[in-house]
Amino acid sequence: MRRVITYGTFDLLHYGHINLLKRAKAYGDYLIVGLSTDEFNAGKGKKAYFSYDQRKELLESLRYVDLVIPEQTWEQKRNDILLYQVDTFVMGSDWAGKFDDLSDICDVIYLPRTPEISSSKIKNDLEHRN
Ligand code: C2G
Repeated sequence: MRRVITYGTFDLLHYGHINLLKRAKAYGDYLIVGLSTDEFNAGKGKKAYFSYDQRKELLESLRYVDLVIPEQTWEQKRNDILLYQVDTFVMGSDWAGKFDDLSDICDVIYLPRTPEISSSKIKNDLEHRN
């Protein structure tokens, strides 16, 4: 059983997120998502539209996602990878290089972001549509 992990806020779930999760799952048989809590988001300067529980329910409904765990700190990744015996850590390319320190305990993969879509773009477009 090859296990994969990724982390994020996944607010206003959109096809860019789905595309990331689909490709991440392809690296193994079991995909864990570390989902940013509302408190952790505040630390990222983000306020998600959907609550943690709402975002968790959406992710758990996806065929690519096997387990959702809370992401509460930047530092938890190493412990998560060891605890869940993760083989591959995957993030979008906007994070390229940021988590290379984990490469002593797992494969670290950065996948190209899906262009033209983001939760903030959705919010912005909805606010400014006439
Ligand atoms: N993503 C993507 N393409 C997009 C938008 C997002 O591939 N058009 C990817 C991001 O690169 C990330 C994942 O989808 O890997 C989740 O994106 P966010 O919810 O924006 O996550 P972020 O705020 O980057 O938080 O500890 C890591 C952080 O929690 C990541």
